[in-house]
Amino acid sequence: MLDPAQLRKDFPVLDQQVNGHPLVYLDNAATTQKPLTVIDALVNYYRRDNSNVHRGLHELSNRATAAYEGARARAAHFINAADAGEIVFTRGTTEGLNLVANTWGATNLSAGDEILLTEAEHHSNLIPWQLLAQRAGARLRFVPVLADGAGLDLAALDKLLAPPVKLFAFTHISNTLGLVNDAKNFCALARQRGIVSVIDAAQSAGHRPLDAQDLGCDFLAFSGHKMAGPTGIGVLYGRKELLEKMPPWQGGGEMLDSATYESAKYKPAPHKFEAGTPNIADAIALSAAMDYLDQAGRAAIADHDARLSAYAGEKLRELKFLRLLGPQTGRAGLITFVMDSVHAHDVVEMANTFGIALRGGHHCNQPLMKKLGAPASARASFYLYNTESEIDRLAEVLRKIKQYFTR
Ligand code: 7TS
Repeated sequence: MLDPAQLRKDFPVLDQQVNGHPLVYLDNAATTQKPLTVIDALVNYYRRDNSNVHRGLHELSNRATAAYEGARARAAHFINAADAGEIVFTRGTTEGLNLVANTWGATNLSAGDEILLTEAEHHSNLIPWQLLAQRAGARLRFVPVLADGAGLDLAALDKLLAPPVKLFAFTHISNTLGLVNDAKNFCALARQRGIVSVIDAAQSAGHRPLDAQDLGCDFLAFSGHKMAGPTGIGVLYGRKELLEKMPPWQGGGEMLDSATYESAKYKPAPHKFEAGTPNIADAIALSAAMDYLDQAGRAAIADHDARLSAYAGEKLRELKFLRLLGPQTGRAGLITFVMDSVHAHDVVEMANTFGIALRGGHHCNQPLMKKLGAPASARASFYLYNTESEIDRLAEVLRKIKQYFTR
């Protein structure tokens, strides 16, 4: 079991008052806080080693290159990729998904083909496919979400996952519903039917063990900043066989072996997908975040999430003026709710006056929220440093907010 009281000490930002109250940070699905080891990795790199990679023959450049490529190997180990060459550094989940849409999509999708998504996708795993479908003349299909976001319609998934679908992209954990999809099963079904699978692991990578080979996915994308790492860095995992056949997306320095005025010979993956000077410092700090999470224990983090989520479910169900969205049980570490006749933005703004950080709005899931008949909702999302007493505090403050608005 995790000891959140102990772990909190590693996160300097948590130790502060906000609006005269101790900060209760429950906006971890948007971005998590960073431990000192990650902050130090960033600072130490800039203090001692800063240099460009892959080009210098001097000491600092060699150090920077070793640390950057070391971070790639660390990421491969973190998700049990078969090879470090299957790890492409990106700006984050959004860029990883756009990369697949623009490279795999450009060469594998044509008019009449279909892309299967679920109705619970973040805009990051919707808009890149809309753009691709418009370019290719392809069509998007959606696995329906059940009433109140309790789950996916798995019978419909089984029917829809068939030609002319060429690619199935789905979120591992929904950032709005807390729904955990059976990613291994989805990928196995897709592979049996000759369909490429893409996992949006933005909400899962930092919260549970991930094994790309065991999941059997073709692509998997995640963001550093949602897993105790810095902003501006993320990982796209792609199976080597697929990456090798994909054309580059952006062109520039670093991604080629030789060039003439007319053409270029590209480097093999992953470097052909990393044009220009990469985000060296943040990749190195991301590897420190991976060390931190592994030390805490990713299975223990998943248990802690599940415990807090179940506890929050109990506490918030007692508040009869709330409507909870998402599955009743088995939710990931977040809970989303609508307060009777109080707009989510008012809930979030008032919670802030008590030092509580929530997220309110559509959570970049506009079509889903519309379908659920709740254009806006409030969300509390947890991480390894959150405690039951913070959830008690949340429940107490939600009562106060409701009272204030019913005066
Ligand atoms: N996919 C999911 C499931 C997400 O939750 C998010 C961000 C993204 C993709 C995009 O990640 P990015 O790092 O590329 O921006 N989700 C949220 C959220 O729930 N609140 O703020 C950002």
